[in-house]
Amino acid sequence: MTTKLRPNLKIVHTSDVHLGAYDAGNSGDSVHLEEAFTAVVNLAIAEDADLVIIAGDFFDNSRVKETTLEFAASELARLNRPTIIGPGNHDHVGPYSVYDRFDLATLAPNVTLLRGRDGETAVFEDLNLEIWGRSHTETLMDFSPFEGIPERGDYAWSLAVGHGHFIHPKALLHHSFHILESELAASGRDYVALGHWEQMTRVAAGETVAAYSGASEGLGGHNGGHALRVNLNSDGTVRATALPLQEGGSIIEHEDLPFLEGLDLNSL
Ligand SMILES: [Mn+2]
Repeated sequence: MTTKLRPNLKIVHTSDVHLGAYDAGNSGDSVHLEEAFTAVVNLAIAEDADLVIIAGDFFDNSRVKETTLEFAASELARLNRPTIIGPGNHDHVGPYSVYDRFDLATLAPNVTLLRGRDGETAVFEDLNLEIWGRSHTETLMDFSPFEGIPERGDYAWSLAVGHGHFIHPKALLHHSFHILESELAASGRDYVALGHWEQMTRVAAGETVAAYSGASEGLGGHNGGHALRVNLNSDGTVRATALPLQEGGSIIEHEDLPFLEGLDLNSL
């Protein structure tokens, strides 16, 4: 595949769903997390998205109930379109991974789970698109999602997915899983789907568009409440629009998304 003719594509990007976060208790709050993901699925279907990206922490932990696994598999299958999961620190793919507890490949064959310890590229020939991601494999605090990201391949659209903290002036430097503006800017990607933050935020990344979708439903009372629709346009432009997951929620256009500049660590 060498053609550079870019198809118009529509992507729905979510993260930090945290399914099963309350499974150990009896609070019933799990219902809200599940409803939020159902809203994401409904949105992706209504938008007729070409691809769905889940940028980590889809599950809250590896001990979630069987019924949570069943819910997740059934909703992922209901998407009925290419879906990629880049596991985060809560749903890593290392030993005792939640993803080893059920046969996702059979239950939801539309889903691609990034498992590579050193990162891997998934290719969607029909979309003329590749997406690279390095998954969390265990809770290594010095894990750097985009360190050493390979150059983009020859596909019309090249994306990346990662789960960690974008380092900006307001961030604490001891935060784990660092993501640098310089890494994103040098990635050469058209879009980088980020996860780990509950707040939907676009971040500085040079020519690349990079954004946190925010949580579908925030833990601890924070209400995420949006998913990002990312339009990859044939003229090369990329626009992220926040779409509400609840009735009455607001649509936030690309220019109005919360935006953060990165921090130049060399200048400190
Ligand atoms: Mn996380």
